[in-house]
Amino acid sequence: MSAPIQHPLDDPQVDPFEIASQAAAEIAERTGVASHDIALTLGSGWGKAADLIGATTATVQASEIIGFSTPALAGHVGTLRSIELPNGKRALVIGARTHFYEGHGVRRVVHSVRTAAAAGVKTMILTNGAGGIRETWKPGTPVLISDHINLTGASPLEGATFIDLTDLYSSRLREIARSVDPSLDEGVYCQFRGPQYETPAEVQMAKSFGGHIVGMSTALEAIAARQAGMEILGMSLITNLAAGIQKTPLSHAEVLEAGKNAEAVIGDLLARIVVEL
Ligand code: 8IG
Repeated sequence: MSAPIQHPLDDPQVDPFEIASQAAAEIAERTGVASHDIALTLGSGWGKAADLIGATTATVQASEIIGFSTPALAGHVGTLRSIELPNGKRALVIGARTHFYEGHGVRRVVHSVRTAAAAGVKTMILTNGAGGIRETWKPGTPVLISDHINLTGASPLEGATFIDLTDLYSSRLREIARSVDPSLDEGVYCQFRGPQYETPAEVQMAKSFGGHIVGMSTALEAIAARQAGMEILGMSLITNLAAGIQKTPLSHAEVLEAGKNAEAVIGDLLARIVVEL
C-alpha cells in the first residue's frame, strides 16, 4: 500500500476545482454566508484593510478548510474572514497566501483564488508587498498593477488550456481605484520565483522587459482568477526599491517596517475603493 496523501491537492488524480468547491461549501457553512461578492487577498502591509472595510461577521482558520495550508510566514495571518461591507456586499478576506517559493506546487498557490470563485466571488482583489523599479516610488507607495510578466516558468493552468490574458488587471477597476485616489500610479508586475530577492542584474532585466514592480506572488493567482472568470484588481505596496535601484542591501525587516508604516493609509485607501467596486 502507498503512503497516505498528505494534502488533497498533491494527488494528481484529484480535480483542484472539486477541492475548491468543497472548500467554498465549508466556508459557506462556517460563515453562514452562502455567497460572497468580492474577495481580497491581503499581502504584506495590507492586513489592516480587513479591519477597515466593514464589519467582520465570521472568522475561520484557513487551515481548517480543505486544501488550505498553514501559513509559512509570521506576519501572514492564516485566517479567512467574512465581512459585510457598508454597501451590503459580502467580502471574503483571505489572509492565508501560499507562495510558489514554498515549493508545494501551483495548485496550492491558487487554491484560495479558486475557492473564492467557487464561493460566488466575481471581483478578486489581489494585493502584495513588492519591490519598486521606478525611483520615484518611495517605500510605502501603493501602486496599481496594470499587467504582469510571469518569470516563474510555472502556470496554474493544466493541459492545453489556452486562456486570453488581455486586460487581465481590469482597466475598468483601475479607473474606479483612480477615481478614489487620482494620485495612484500603475506599473507592470514581474513575478520572480524567489524566495531570494533579485540580483541588481535581474532587476535591470525586468526593467528592460518593461517591468516596474518585482514580487513573488500575484501573477500566478491572477492567471487562475482569469481562468475562473473573475474581474481582477491588483495592487502592490512598494515596501522597498528593487535591488540595485536602492543603494543599500534589501532586508526583510526593512520590508516589514515599511509595511507597518504604510498600513493605516493603504488600509483606508483599499476600504474606500472596495465600496466603489
Ligand atoms: I515586500 O524587492 C518585497 N517582495 N521579488 N523583490 C521581490 N519580491 C519582493 C520584494 C522585492 N520586496
